[in-house]
Parts: sequence; structure tokens; C-alpha cells
Amino acid sequence: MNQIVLALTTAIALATSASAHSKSEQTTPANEAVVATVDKIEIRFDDPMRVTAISLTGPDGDVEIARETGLDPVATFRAVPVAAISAGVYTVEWRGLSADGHPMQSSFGFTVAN
Ligand SMILES: [Cu+2]
Repeated sequence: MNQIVLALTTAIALATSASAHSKSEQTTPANEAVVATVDKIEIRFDDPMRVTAISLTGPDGDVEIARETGLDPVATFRAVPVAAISAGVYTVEWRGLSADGHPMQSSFGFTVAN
């Protein structure tokens, strides 16, 4: 009986780790960084993420960005600002679909100083 319980516990633990959410590991610019300019926005994931929505908001509101990676799951998501970015505090918000199929969302921020 105890062996059956142990085997079940192990199976559940394996299933849980195999279906863990993808998550954001690092970003460019780094969260809370102070940068002189922004020529790209990158989000690196531990497992491929399908980024379904992303926005960049600054002191003057929404900033237009162009995706360089499409709607397929990627380990590194990349987008570029369409125009030069002025000084101020910015927030990137994104939503996506994790490799295990769960919807994810997160945000990070940085300051452009010049
Ligand atoms: Cu999940």
C-alpha cells in the first residue's frame, strides 16, 4: 500500500514539473534599469511563450512598437520602438500563452534618462 502511494506521489510530482508555466527570465532593458536609449525590447523565457499582446506606455501614453517575432512561441520575444523614445518612465505589459497552455501576463519597467 505504501509503495502505491509513493508511486502515485512521484507520478504527480513529475506531471507537475513537466507542465510548469513558461516564465519570463530576463528582459532588455532590464526591469528598473536606467538607460540612455531604447533600440529594442526583449523578453527571454525559460520555455517558449506565445506573446499575444504587448504594450509600451510612457510619460506621453502609448508608444508604438513593431514586433520582430511573430505569434509563434519563442524563447526570445523581440520588438522595436517605431520612433525615438523620449526621456521618462516606461512600462512594458505583455500577455501570452505558456508552453503548458496557461495564459500568462507580466510587466516590467525602465527609465530613459538623457
Ligand atoms: Cu501552467
